[in-house]
Amino acid sequence: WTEPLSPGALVLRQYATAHTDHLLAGIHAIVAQAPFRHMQTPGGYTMSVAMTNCGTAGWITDRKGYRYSTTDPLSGQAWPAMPADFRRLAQAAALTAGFPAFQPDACLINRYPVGAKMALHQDRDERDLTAPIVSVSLGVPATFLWGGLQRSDKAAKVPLLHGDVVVWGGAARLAFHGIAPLKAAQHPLLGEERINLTFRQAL
Ligand code: MD5
Ligand code: FE
Repeated sequence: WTEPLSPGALVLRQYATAHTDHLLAGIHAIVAQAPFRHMQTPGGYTMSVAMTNCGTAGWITDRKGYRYSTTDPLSGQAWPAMPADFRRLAQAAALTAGFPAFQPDACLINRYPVGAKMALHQDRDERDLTAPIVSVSLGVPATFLWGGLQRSDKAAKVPLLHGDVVVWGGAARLAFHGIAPLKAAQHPLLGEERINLTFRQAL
């Protein structure tokens, strides 16, 4: 079932549920080539969320800033390819939300250990901000913080569960958002972790 969050943001509850085992197998193969790592922010903090990427481009951050890179800075090699069925799932979700032209070339994979969080931010490193972002939540539940177009706007709390997919586009694309510190919980497939995939048209 679908749940509009705000104009441009649509929650597709349990949209990926039938595919989660397969997504996790794909993630394990990607991580064997490009391991999860805790990146540095430009301000010198180490992120509590561990990240890797698949696709033509991957999102990275270091002391030099936030950006997309076609190579993994750890290996100097291209990121692992985006599996065709990952891409199809993201495109099908985008189509359902009214974005038939979505061509994701980057998939950021975020791993949250217990206590990890993501502070309120905007996603604005992508070239074409008319393209949506599709996110897939796996593992233990998280509280998504959904703010407005100003950092100071009060954030609503939205639970995101294993198998939930959200499409963020249109007026929602530049909203401030984040993830509250992950509470301890157990998931049968992922133990104490949460993994989030975000599909982007970056280049
Ligand atoms: C996560 N990831 O669960 C969160 C939220 C990120 C990020 O925010 O940038 O990796 S997934 C929901 C999301 C992703 C991208 C954009 C928007 C929401 N949005 O424009 O609201 O790991
Ligand atoms: Fe984000």
